Amino acid sequence: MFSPLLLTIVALFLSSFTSVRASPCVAFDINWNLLAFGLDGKDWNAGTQNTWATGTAADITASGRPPFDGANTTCFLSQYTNAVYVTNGDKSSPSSIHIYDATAKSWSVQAVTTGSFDPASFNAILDHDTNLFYMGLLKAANATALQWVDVEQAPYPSGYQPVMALAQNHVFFLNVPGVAAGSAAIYVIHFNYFQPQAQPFPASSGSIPATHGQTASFFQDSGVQQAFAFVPDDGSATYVLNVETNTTQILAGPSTKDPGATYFASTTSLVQLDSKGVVSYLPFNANDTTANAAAKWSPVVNLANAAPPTSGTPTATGTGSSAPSGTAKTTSNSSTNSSGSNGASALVAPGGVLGGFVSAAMLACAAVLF
Ligand SMILES: *[C@@H]1O[C@H](CO)[C@@H](O)[C@H](O)[C@H]1NC(C)=O
Ligand SMILES: *[C@@H]1O[C@H](CO)[C@@H](O)[C@H](O)[C@H]1NC(C)=O
Ligand SMILES: *[C@@H]1O[C@H](CO)[C@@H](O)[C@H](O)[C@H]1NC(C)=O
Ligand SMILES: *[C@@H]1O[C@H](CO)[C@@H](O)[C@H](O)[C@H]1NC(C)=O
Ligand SMILES: *[C@@H]1O[C@H](CO)[C@@H](O)[C@H](O)[C@H]1NC(C)=O
Ligand SMILES: CC(=O)N[C@H]1CO[C@H](CO)[C@@H](O)[C@@H]1O
Repeated sequence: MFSPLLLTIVALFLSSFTSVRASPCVAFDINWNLLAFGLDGKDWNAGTQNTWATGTAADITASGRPPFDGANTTCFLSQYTNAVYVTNGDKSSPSSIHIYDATAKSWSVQAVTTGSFDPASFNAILDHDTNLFYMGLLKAANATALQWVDVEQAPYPSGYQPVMALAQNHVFFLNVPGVAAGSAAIYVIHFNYFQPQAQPFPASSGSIPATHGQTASFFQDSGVQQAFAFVPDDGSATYVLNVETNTTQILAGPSTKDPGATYFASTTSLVQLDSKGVVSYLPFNANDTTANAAAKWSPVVNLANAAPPTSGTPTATGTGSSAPSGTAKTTSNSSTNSSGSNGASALVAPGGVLGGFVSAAMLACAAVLF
């Protein structure tokens, strides 16, 4: 049978997130083709890193796609299924998760029951579990709705705007009030456990600043991510935190300093999508710090040729007071029999996951998906 912990999204809910970033997102498929969704109204496959410097990305716009008109649209790669999950891709249905099957090049939409969870205002992590039985899961939407489930309130001060990254089945929180610069607070996903001590990530010189920014985890060809990039909002540098050695390497900051930019990483690059729709990348080698130190950002030319960023992407910023109110995760139980179910019951969180449940309805606590 399947493992009960098939796929996990951990989310930290923001009670009054007001920054609105329109729609496109970038992701990779499992062969490390760069995919750009909602760029100039279409979806594109820019191919692998060696092909980005010339030519024109392939148009992969297909029926069933979300309109990419939501705020804060985010894409996640499900490595075991070679699928991209899109949250907030459709403003008319913010709770839906659109699934792009990168093998079949087709779309489906997964209904989600949100309860008190506001799907338009959260920060989420898609967990990568080493469990091979994951493979059965959600390459396409299931007719049965999934449900977000409150799990536990995050122990961080109100007003903290989460900066979350995934590696080694842990969520790393940066810029947590009260945590020293250069250290991360840690949530151990599969144990639903907030590690009481922060973990230092020293760099050979300098240190990760305590400031807001964006993150992206570097994938491995197989297995869990072991490093992630952090780019502070001022774009002054790229910090790569290795969670095996607990050290940080400081690399070049992106050429475009844009607090509205988002990032996605493959095994060998960190990609930036800025608020005007321009896509750039920094090559990365997990085994070669010398090469990384010399690496420079370059544009993804074939995407710029396919979807010229002239029209720009509307961006409205304005950071309201945002208070995290909880983390949560959901588990999908692929052995659950949905035949007689009315939706929500198809998603079962094991008792251990719900052990720390805090209802916190007034905080609209975060949730779990699947
Ligand atoms: C790295 O940090 C984690 C989390 O605090 C800790 O469990 C682990 O022992 C550390 N590893 C090393 C090599 O310091
Ligand atoms: C890094 O080293 C590991 C272990 O030797 C290897 O599997 C992997 O392919 C290497 N990665 C790169 C980018 O060279
Ligand atoms: C939906 O979920 C049920 C129960 O896990 C499973 O038997 C069925 O195959 C799934 N359908 C699809 C289309 O994945
Ligand atoms: C998963 O679903 C099966 C079938 O409904 C059930 O027997 C099993 O207890 C469930 N596992 C968990 C962890 O809920
Ligand atoms: C699911 O439920 C249907 C209808 O009750 C039943 O016929 C089928 O055997 C069940 N399948 C599993 C895997 O439990
Ligand atoms: C893709 C994207 O813009 N995500 C943002 C959603 O909102 C949170 C909270 O500010 C940001 O941290 C995310 O980067």
